[in-house]
Amino acid sequence: MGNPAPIGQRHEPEMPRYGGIATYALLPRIEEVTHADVAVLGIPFDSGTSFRPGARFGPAHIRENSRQLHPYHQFLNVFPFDSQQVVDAGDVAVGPYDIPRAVAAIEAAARRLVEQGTRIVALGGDHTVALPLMRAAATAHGPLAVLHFDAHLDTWDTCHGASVWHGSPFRRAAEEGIIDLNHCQHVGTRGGIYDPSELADDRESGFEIIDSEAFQDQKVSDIVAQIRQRLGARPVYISVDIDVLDPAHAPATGTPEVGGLATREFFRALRGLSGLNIVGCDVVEVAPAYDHGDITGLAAAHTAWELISLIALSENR
Ligand SMILES: [Mn+2]
Repeated sequence: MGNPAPIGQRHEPEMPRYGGIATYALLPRIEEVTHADVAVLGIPFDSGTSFRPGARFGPAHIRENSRQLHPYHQFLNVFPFDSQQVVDAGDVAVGPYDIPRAVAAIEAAARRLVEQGTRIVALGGDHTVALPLMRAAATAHGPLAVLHFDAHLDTWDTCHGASVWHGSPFRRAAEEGIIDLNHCQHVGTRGGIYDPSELADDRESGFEIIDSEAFQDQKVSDIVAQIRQRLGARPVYISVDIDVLDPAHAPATGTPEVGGLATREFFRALRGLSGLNIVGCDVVEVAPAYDHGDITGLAAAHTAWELISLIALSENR
């Protein structure tokens, strides 16, 4: 048995990185391999957004901004595309008019990958997409320890009559029993609260909060230790709302909140997470119409590369 050596990034000496059609990080398409350990999956869906629309264009923008991702991670000392077959699985075919129908389509697409032993790094799309992705990951791995980077809680209940929208994925997941209520962690929280009771409600959805101010008051290495303590040895799902970053570092997002993390702080925190058993990830809420100089696209593309590098270093891979 054994799979063939992974196919890595496109390498054509005459074709520069900025030429040709962009797959994520210039990786092969899923159709070009017999087995994928990690699949980058675009989800062009933003009908769950409550403020600025446009994250449906996120996957294409992130791919365009992933051309400069290189084979070696110097801080984690890993070649993320060498020890595992990473592919671009394209986009989920998902329409804009019917949220439950879209969520079902995303879950079905994710399950097809998960059932083959493939770990998904999804590119959103608004945060609604995390719910079907977590459902699929939990079918293979059991209740998930969720590590959620976001300015917002996303454990709210209904909004304009909808129970599934981009502010509710983690509440619905808690109700469904697909996340482990003793091992979930928010990081970067700072906004969107109407009433302090929302923070108490959030606790019942299984989360502890490391807010944005912690990055001012504490060393990032201490924050990392706190995160690792909370997650334990469980299967970990990492969900990154790009609005965890300050709008100076990621302006192109649906519900921007000032006073957020710098990209450097965020990446330092991520890089402290090697050795966890990471079973799925998403990077969501990139709405490219609000971008400037591709700042947000670059941050999101690089975030996915950090996550793929962490999966390469995962326990139980
Ligand atoms: Mn969110």
